[in-house]
Amino acid sequence: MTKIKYLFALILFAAIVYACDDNLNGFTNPYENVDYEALAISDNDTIVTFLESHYYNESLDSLQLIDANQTSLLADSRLEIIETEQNSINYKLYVFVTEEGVTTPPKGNPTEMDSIFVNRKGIQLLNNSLDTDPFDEADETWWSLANTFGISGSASTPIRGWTKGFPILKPGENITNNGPLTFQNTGKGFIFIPSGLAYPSINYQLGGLDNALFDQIIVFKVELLDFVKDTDHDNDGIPSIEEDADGDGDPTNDYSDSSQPNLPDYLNPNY
Ligand SMILES: [Ca+2]
Ligand SMILES: [Ca+2]
Ligand SMILES: [Ca+2]
Repeated sequence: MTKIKYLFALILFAAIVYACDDNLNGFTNPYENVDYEALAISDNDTIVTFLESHYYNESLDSLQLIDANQTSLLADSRLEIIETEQNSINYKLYVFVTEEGVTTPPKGNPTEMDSIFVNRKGIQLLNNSLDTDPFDEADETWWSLANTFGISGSASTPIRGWTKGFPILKPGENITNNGPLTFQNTGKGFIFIPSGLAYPSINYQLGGLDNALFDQIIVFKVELLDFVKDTDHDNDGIPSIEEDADGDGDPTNDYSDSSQPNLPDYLNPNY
């Protein structure tokens, strides 16, 4: 009798496993047919259309539809355009700087390897206007522009558009004096991010969580409060930006430790 019970349990187990397996096979990737190159082109067209038809209203500190002879964002000298490659596709990122950060003495700009302290508001770009409801808003958070691969205790890594965009801004000055954190003369602006540098569905995992922001163009209104100059992630005395063993200017592709082939040098205190 015990044997039969066991056999029955085994069959049941096998049936469940089979059913699950069938389920797994039943998963389809809703993004498998996305043409990311075409999307990069149409995203850029959409962003440029917005930049051509809107201007920065100083008194409202907001982006408004041109209704007179205002200078468009695209024609405004405060607009910076950054070209970058991601997943073998060329992208343009647009950063409109509304306030130049000022510090005494000057601290300069963060690099793509530094950690930053920011205020942010994330907004979707829909139908040539900015959504009235931000999808994300938070003040005074730390981020590591360099990928920390989720190592515990380290600041989170933002989307690529941030890593490429924030180095355009300069920080402000920390004037905290026995009270809450206070900054003045901070760097401020808007970062226009094509979907491929935001939340590309190319990162979707079969059976994983969907994301309403997949393949969407987003705009972040940001304020750079401060950053850690020469951020040294692994505390080995060498700033992460200088952990570039092959000297190609990119510290993210150097893996000198053969015993830890997946650990970049900037996260490896022994190399
Ligand atoms: Ca280091
Ligand atoms: Ca390198
Ligand atoms: Ca190191």
